[in-house]
Order: sequence, then C-alpha cells, then structure tokens
Amino acid sequence: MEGTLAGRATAEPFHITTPLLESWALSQVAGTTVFLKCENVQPAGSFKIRGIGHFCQEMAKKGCQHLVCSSGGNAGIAAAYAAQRLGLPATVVLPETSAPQVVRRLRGLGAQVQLAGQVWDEANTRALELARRDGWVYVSPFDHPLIWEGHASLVLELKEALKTPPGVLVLAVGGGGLLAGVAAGLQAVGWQHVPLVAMETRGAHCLHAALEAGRLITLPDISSVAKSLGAKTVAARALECAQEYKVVSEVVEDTEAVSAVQRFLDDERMLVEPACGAALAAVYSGLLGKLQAQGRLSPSLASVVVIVCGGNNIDSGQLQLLKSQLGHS
Ligand code: PLV
Repeated sequence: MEGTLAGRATAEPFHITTPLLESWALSQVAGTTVFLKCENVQPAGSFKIRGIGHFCQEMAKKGCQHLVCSSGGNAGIAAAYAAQRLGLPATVVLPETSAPQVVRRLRGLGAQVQLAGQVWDEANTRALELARRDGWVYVSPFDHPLIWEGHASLVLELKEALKTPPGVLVLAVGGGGLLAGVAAGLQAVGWQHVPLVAMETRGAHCLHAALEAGRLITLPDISSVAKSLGAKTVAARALECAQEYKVVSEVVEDTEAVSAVQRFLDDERMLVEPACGAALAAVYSGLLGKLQAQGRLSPSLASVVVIVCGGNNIDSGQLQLLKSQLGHS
C-alpha cells in the first residue's frame, strides 16, 4: 500500500488546475474583460509548484537523495512541499531578510532552513555550494527546462478554459522562469502570437535592463520591496523568449505594485505579495491603456488574462508596513 502511494506521489503532478475567474472590478478599470488565472490558490501558495514540483519529481526518479533550493520564499516552499510529498529531505536557503512566517512554513513542511546573504543571489551561492554534496540536487527557483515545462501547464489550462486566445497575457518577471514557461506553453498550444506584458518593479528590473542593453545585465543591487522578483540577472532563456515572442517589458514603481496589492484585496478579497502586485499594476495603473494608445498593444483586446502568481511573503501586518514605508495612508 505504501509503495502504491509513493508511486502515485511521483506520477501525478503536485499542482492543481486553478480557477480562471472573470473580474468585474478589473474589467471596469481596463475597459475590457479581465480574467484572473488564480495561481494564488496553488498548494504551495504560488505558481511555482507547477515547475518546481515537476522538476523535483523528475529528480526523484533519477535517485536524488536530498533537494537544495535557493529562494526568495515561494520556490522554496514549493520545493519543500514537493520534497515532503516525495519523502525526500530538503534544504532551503533564503536571504537573511526573509519573513519569519516563511521560515516557519518551511520548517512546518519538514525542510531545513539556512539564511545566507542579503539578497537571493547570495543565498543562491550557498545553495550551489551545498549541492556539491553526494546525492544532493540543486533546485533553481526559475532556471531549468523542466521548470519551464511544468509552468507551461498553466497555458494548457488557459486554452482549455478560454478556447480562443486572449488579447494579451500579463505576468510578473523575477528570474524569468514563469515567462519562459508561459512562452513554451503558448508555443505548445499554437498561441505564440499572443502578446505578453512582462511586469517588473524598479530595483528588480533585470529583464528590462537586459532588453535595453541587448544582453544579460546584472543589477548592482535589489532595491525593490518585491523581493520575490529579486534576481539580479534574468535567466538567459527568459531574455531569448522576450526577444523571440511578442513581449512588452514594463517597469512599475514599488508604490504602484503595493497599491495594486491593496486594491486587489479590496476588489477581490485576495491578498497577494508585491511581486504579484507588479502584474496587477498593469491594469490598476492604466498601463495597458497607455500601451494601446501607443500602438504597442491592439486598440481592441479580446480579453486580458492576468496571471495572479500569488506568493506567501505577505500578511495584513506586512501590507500595513509596506504601505507606511512607501508613504501610503
Ligand atoms: N520568486 C522566486 C525567486 O525569488 C522564489 O524563489 O520564490 N511571483 C512570485 C510570487 C514569485 O515568487 C516569483 C519568483 C515570481 C513572481 C517571478 O517568477 P520568475 O522568477 O519565474 O520570473 C528571487
């Protein structure tokens, strides 16, 4: 019996098919139908479980003994969740600035937690060192073809639900795993012509900087409060995708991302972190309308899909703190 359960645990994906909800409030703001792809209701609190879950399952099949993941929080929670389901030990390395409730959640999932450095890139260096141990496998939060393959499942679900392609798809970019996965998914369903609006916050805008320079750029520091977007360098594959597909890269201020989090909470009664607020700000800050006026998006969008990527790095107290830091009332 135990064997059967373990077998099932490796065969079935760990993510769920998420709801695609039409949002009355966001549709009012955008002037067209806005659908929310609700990744915030995934088992580990964000879309990350799609790709990370798939990656960990494949590594388990290959005889991995211990998973070690560096993370801004959400990828780590996804890896710890996957490890628990696979019956494997996991170590998650987070920056020292990480929220205590994320550390508690990780320990609750049975993971060992290490804190290293001020930003994700430094935590990642530690994770790569640990991964040299025998039987240990490094889990990137965003940079692996299996992760993109897992994330692509999101687009298959969109195709199943919508049947016809949306006018535009809006998503947040950190290290670019979601972008690379969504691009792969669009290709797989024949929707490669659907434009993507890739949202970052200033101070975590590594894709935008790379596109401007035409090559990978390493930001000097992460100054944005959207720590889950805080990779200093975007994945090479994400830059390629941004050049190969119809990708509009946009940067919003922290204050717009946090204000979007607050408005989304009031409109939809869902609390997401600023990383996700960056995507929502494309609607709330009137950016889509601006892009339409500039001719960078069609003036008549069939519909808008916003990937509500979710995130665990938030609670009512943290939102209050962010608002007071950024001078919101
Ligand atoms: N967060 C990664 C990388 O952090 C992590 O370790 O959890 N929205 C949310 C809620 C996220 O957690 C992330 C990634 C993103 C968006 C961006 O996804 P990506 O990295 O695939 O572009 C440093």
